[in-house]
Amino acid sequence: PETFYLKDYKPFGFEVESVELIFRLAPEATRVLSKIRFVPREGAADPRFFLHGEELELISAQIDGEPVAPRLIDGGLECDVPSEPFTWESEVQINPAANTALEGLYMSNGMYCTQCEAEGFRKITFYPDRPDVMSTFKVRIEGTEPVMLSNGNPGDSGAGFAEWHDPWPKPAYLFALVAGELVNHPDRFTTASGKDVELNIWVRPGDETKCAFGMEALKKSMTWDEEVYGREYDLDVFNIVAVDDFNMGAMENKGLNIFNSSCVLASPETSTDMNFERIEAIIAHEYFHNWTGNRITCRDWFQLCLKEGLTVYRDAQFTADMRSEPVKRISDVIDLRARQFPEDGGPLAHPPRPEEFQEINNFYTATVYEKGAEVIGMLKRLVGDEAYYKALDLYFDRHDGQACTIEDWLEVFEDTTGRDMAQFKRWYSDAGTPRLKVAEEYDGETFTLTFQQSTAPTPGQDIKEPRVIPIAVGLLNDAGEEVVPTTVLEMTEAEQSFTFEGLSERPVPSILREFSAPVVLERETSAAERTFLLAHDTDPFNRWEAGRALAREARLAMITEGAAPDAAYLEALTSLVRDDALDPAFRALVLSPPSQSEIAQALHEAGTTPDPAAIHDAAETFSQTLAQAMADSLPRLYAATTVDGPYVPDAEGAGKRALNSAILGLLSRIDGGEAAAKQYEAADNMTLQLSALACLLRIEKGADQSAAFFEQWKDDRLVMDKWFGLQVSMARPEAAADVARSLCDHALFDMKNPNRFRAVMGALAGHHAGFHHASGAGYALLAEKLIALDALNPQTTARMCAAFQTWKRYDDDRQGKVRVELERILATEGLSRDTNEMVSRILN
Ligand code: B3K
Ligand code: ZN
Repeated sequence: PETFYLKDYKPFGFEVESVELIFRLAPEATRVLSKIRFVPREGAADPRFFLHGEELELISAQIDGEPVAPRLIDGGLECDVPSEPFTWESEVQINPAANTALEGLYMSNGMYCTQCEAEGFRKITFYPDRPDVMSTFKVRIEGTEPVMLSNGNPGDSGAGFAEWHDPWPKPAYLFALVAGELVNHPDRFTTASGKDVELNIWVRPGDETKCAFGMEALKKSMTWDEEVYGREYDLDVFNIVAVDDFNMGAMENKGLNIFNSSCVLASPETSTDMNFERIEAIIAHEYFHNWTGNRITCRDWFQLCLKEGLTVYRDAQFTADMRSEPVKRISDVIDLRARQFPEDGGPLAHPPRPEEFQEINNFYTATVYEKGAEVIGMLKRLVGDEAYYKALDLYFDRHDGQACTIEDWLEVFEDTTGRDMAQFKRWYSDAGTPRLKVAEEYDGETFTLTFQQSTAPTPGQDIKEPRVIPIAVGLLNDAGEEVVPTTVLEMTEAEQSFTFEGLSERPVPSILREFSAPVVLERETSAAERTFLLAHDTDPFNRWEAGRALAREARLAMITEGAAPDAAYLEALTSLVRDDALDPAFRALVLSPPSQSEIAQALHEAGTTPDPAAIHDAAETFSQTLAQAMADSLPRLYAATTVDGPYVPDAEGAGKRALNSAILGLLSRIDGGEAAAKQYEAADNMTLQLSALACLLRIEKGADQSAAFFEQWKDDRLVMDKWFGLQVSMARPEAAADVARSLCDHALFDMKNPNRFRAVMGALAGHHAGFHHASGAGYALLAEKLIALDALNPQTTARMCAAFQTWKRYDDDRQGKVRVELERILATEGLSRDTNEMVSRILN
């Protein structure tokens, strides 16, 4: 397969002045007529007229009304064209019903919908399908569907047709079309400058009762972007559509966002607190793309983090504002460490701005998204809030309507602050997570912190130069009072010291507050000091971090030395959980243990080969010991944290329920599931119902409730995804693969629905001891199902291959078994480019 390189970028040789499309819808034979006005660019570096096109049947083509015979070549067509502006017309036929890849125009439950990012538009018609080609679109949809939508503002409509006009120039990846039997949840919004906007969430009949929460989230997002970034909405209508079969969470098509129904439909009976929070965040994310992504887009796909990193950063700010800032930060860091750090430290490592790819869909990664957002957080911390918003204003001003690069982005910071961003740019060009070692010294007056940074080589990048690292530090005295408030140290060298003067006592440092940089901090310190920080740090993130380090160390000592769970830590945890002055959501986070995969990574970094079974046993022993240590207070704590009154999906209630459910988890280990069974019976919302069921299944007591749950919810696809997932994630390690296998044979299992496939196989991949079971059954099953899925849906297959990315952590026997499976996948005839690239990278 062809590899594409950033260094080869050349602009397209033509401008696209306007695009008109007609769709004649038919499930197996949709006709797409295009009329595109091209203007040759003077002195173009690449004057070739090449239009992308895949899986299209060309019916006819004309230039300025005269039939032409383009040369059909791999991936598109070429044609001889005039040197003056001209009009290209073509008619193609496509088959949406046969499109199981869910890219381009496809059908989901009898409804037409599209997904064009990154390169799906070329499956709809011949076009220069690249983000730097922007144009206005007029669309006419002809069909019998009662609702037919596209981007922009509505035009004429009548029996059998609907027209849409998008006045904002956009790249083809933001094109969207939806047609089907849909009902809407309508609302309105008035923008800051008084523009009235019609809002709709479109769903299948029956789901209209699950739209209110999403609609509120949308309006909050619109207000927030006006207030915080000064960005208003720019069309008369904003439509959101829920689709059941979707490869990812959602898509920011101009004026017509398309959502995986799991990321927009919400009701207390069917959605958990976590679902509500995620829905709010994703609605915000897609809405924020209207400015960071749509009005200003990417020049090429190597620049993907320009829109994704910034938009993730913005949605995190939004969630922090709507809910709790420290809780959001802690959750994001947990997620970053669970998903991005393994990527950065393994065979799939790539910079936030990659320099080569075979299949761009493989680069919608935690590195591009989440690390991309971390990089923006560092920028903001380095320049300060005021300069950050000034730079953003300049960015919007200068680049509105353009397709930009990371260089353009950094330049607005250089121009606003006068800073040289050359060294900072390494965060975009270099892969790998820096490790930051710190040593401290105190001479009776001056406290010195000496940092050393180093980054291990990553694929294709052997030498790593030092990066700019903002290190937020605070100093505490023995009483836990701040003697030096949070200060940002700007590290630029490989080794660098910072001094704090005039300290009459040796302070306790709190380093990398708020996780001010995505690095691994290596600090030798005592459990006593960590316990002190867990009790007293004035930075909530570092307070949690101290507890996390203690948990990790206790776990490692159990595994490598056979130690009993550390008593002082258990004690500290117990008193923290009981501290009613602390936010329940924060307490829940402190109480939730590090994942088994995180422990495996920690062992690996400490030079020990992780044994998944031993890690699993240590986790069980730890929780059991904690439950016993707290036994006397658990029933009272459970009662005290139970939320009374009707269910409200707000941050406060969610935090309380998270704590309550963590306590129920412990309580179930000592009361035989009595409290959980009662909670299950009484639950009037999915959060309580599901947490009770999970607690019961964990102690192997939930068979009846699980069967009842199935009966109650078997007609609700989204709730059934939860049921499928839970069966696997709560299975004993030796049974996980078998459970997953039999679920794949279940009448309600559907390979073609990514949510269902992910519910089962994603849960298996996430079941550390089950997936990595010594038998190799987990590896074999995942490989088998991925091979089957690849023939239908390469994108989702390739994404899920990442489950194998940590394989080199484990022993030779496991590595041997993984290798066999990876080679088996690679040897599959007709394997997609997507999966081929992923597996090849993982193997190397
Ligand atoms: N931009 C889309 C993701 C497209 C993924 C294509 N494989 C959703 C988002 O980031 O908002
Ligand atoms: Zn995005």
